Amino acid sequence: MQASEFFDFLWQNYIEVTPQAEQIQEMFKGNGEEVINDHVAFRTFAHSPVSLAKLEPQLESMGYVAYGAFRFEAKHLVARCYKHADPLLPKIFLSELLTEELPQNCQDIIGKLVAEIPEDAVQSPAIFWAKRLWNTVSSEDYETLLEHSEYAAWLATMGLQANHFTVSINQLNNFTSIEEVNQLLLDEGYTLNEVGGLVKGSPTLFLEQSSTMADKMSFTFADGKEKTISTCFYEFARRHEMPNGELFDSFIEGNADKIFDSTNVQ
Ligand code: OOG
Ligand code: NI
Repeated sequence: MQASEFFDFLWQNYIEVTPQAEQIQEMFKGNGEEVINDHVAFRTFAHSPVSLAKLEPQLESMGYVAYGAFRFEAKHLVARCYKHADPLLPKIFLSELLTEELPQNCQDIIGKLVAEIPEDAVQSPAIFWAKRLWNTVSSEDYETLLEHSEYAAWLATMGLQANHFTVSINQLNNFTSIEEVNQLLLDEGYTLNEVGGLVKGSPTLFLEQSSTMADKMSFTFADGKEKTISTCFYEFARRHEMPNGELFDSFIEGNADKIFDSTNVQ
């Protein structure tokens, strides 16, 4: 699959559960902006047929190359980032949950879900919008996961799909700061992620990021109970030049740690 086709499918699947992203993109386009994506992100379960190592070859098949690795101790995650030789194609941030670091009750729940994933689930890049590869969890299991790992609860309900797309502020014509973008979003009534402040990072770190709080939807669990869950969110990133004159093109653990919270249910 060509990368351009991949991102068309990915975006269509994403806006189905993230209507705010389509609205915000339309708003920018209506103001004469061309919206270029800085990156997209995915979440998955380690030690599963869809682990990071099993997914990576699908990204490589489209010309992506890994160039960074990250560890989130408190969230029990590892991640890698990938880029393409075509600078207009988004970077990709792929994280996986180290389930063995969660309490036994969570490991048991996730173990059941992972056991339902076909061994040969990864056949093509279409795996990145396969959604849930397991049956619906019970509301009780969901609550147990939520207590220990918001990421696990999100992944159990939403499965594999683009967790967010990210607008590249650098490539907007009428905005020179992330604060201006945030103000416009607030004025338009969107809820932004306030964990650690609206802006994650700083020019001195060469990366500033902000994000909306994820859209919400009603989800019916295996026991018939309905709850409101988080779907996906939209991010905004402004990259700065490093002393060598190049734009910083990687990610920052301290920023990412807070961006993950954009799918918090509260
Ligand atoms: C990924 C969070 C990290 C970034 O830009 O640092 C991230 C996620 O929420 O799955 O996207
Ligand atoms: Ni991101």
